[in-house]
Amino acid sequence: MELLLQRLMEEEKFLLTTHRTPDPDGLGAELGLLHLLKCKGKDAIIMNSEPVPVKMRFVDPENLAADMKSLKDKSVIEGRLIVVVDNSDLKRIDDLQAYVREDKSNLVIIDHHDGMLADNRIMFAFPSTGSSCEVVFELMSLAGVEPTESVARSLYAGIVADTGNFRYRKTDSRTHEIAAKLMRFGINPADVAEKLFENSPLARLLLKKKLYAGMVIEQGRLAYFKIRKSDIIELGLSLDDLDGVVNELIESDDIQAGILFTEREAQQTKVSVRSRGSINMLASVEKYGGGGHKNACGATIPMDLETAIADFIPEALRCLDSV
Ligand SMILES: [Mn+2]
Repeated sequence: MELLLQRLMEEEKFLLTTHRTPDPDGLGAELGLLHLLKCKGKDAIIMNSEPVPVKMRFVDPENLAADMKSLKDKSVIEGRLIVVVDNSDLKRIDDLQAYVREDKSNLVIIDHHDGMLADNRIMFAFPSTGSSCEVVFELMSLAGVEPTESVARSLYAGIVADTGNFRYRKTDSRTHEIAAKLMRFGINPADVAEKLFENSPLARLLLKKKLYAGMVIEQGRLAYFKIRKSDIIELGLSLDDLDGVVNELIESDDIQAGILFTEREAQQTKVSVRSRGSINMLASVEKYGGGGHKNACGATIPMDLETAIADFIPEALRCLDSV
């Protein structure tokens, strides 16, 4: 954290960005960092590859996050340190990749996901932290910067979203301490939770109806959903609307692994796998060149939906047998 603050303070001009389809944690971290840098007299902007999705706009009520798609004058990007938060995969910053120097000397990555190789010059990794917003809050504390009410709300929303409402494994006492500190800025947790979790359109409910109607349970311990591209389009939804739905399968105590098969193209099926605790499903997707971590992984299989299901289910069951 000290090295990160030092590194940032070396520079004067910043461009903050996150991954494509910005989420509350990425946005909250950007807004917190923007506030910190401005308080330190720096010139900083937020520039994402894509606009903020409509249902995430409450995280950025002042519309501080600009995007490459609506940017006319690209010269504002030049000469800035590019700070990527909540993402260490440069492919996911899209067009902004072109502005990262070959030696990466104008790049800083701040992320909390697993499996990064930190060098504390370009890559700053906080894998034990549940959200990027917690990292940014700690950085603000270290820099002696207090959030505004609006910044506090954005950070709080990011923490709630990325910890699954304080449920996921990386949630610890520090997470709750930070949330408590943020709440003192006048945040209403019920209001934030409602905006995060109870904002889905009727079409998503209809999508779920379709998913549950076609749900299959194998051996009483593995459950899967499948969905066709045409079903998603017919409901006027996008692939993002499937986010989180696979987690519902492992809400049942008896189900050890849940899978969502999504038809992307005629010969391309996305597989998303979820499990709990010690049940490691990673081997099931690795055969297909996929990845992730033991409880949440995925792959894209170059087969049609039904063939992909027939091919993948035995792999998944083999994984469960080896537990
Ligand atoms: Mn995150």
